[in-house]
Amino acid sequence: PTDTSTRRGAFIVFEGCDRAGKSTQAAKLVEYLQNRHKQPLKNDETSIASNLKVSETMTNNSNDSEVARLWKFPDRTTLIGKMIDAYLKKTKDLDDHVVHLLFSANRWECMNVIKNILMSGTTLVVDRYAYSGAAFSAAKKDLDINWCKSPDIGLLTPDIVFFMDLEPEEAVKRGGYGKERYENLEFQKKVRKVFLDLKDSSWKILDARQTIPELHQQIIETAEEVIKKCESIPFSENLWK
Ligand code: FDM
Ligand code: MG
Repeated sequence: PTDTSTRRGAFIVFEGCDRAGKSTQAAKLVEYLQNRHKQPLKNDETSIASNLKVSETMTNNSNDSEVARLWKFPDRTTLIGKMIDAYLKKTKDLDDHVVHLLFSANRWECMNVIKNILMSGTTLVVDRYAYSGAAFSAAKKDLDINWCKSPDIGLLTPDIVFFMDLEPEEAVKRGGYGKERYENLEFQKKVRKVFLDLKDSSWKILDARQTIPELHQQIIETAEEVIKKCESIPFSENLWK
């Protein structure tokens, strides 16, 4: 059996266009992983207690024993993240190249923390990553896909990418888009095209038209396999190398 002290967590990424259900499924996966090793629930009280544990660990930076943790890119809490936030909320305009590099820098500035989380044995579930970075920028007219990928080369490689695939025409029916930049049908259609060209061997494409429980079931089955498999293999910093 593997020495538990050397087991690392898995690096699990969710990608897709807006309103495909990434955030819902990422949160449900984290909740599932956190409850997995607990005693079977006896009554509602234990269930409430474990739900409290979820929100507790999501805000706690240094809990070595946590099984899984949720992360999100862009991380709008950092200095770079605040510039990205202003750009997305359209209170600030930035050159397309500049904002692309900020999104990438926002990932690089998190790499050490993320590596430490994984090495402590915690599985990290990440809502958007470098694939969003390349897809949203390359969907703009003047940015070349290879140029878009280059600043993210060498980032931590995901152990799996769940690509939640939904036609933007379907996505928009889910209560419409918000007011942030990029939240419009024509642009999302271009983004989906670029996304599908970025598919690599780490991807599992999910049909996001399915129900929340159906998708969750497929995700936990694959995630369990991936978590098991990567316990014994080190993570690599080889993205797009
Ligand atoms: N986005 C996200 C990018 O353009 N580049 C990136 O590198 C990342 C991570 O930012 F429209 C876009 C995708 C989306 C917006 O994302 C904010 P959320 O998930 O809606 O907060
Ligand atoms: Mg959004």
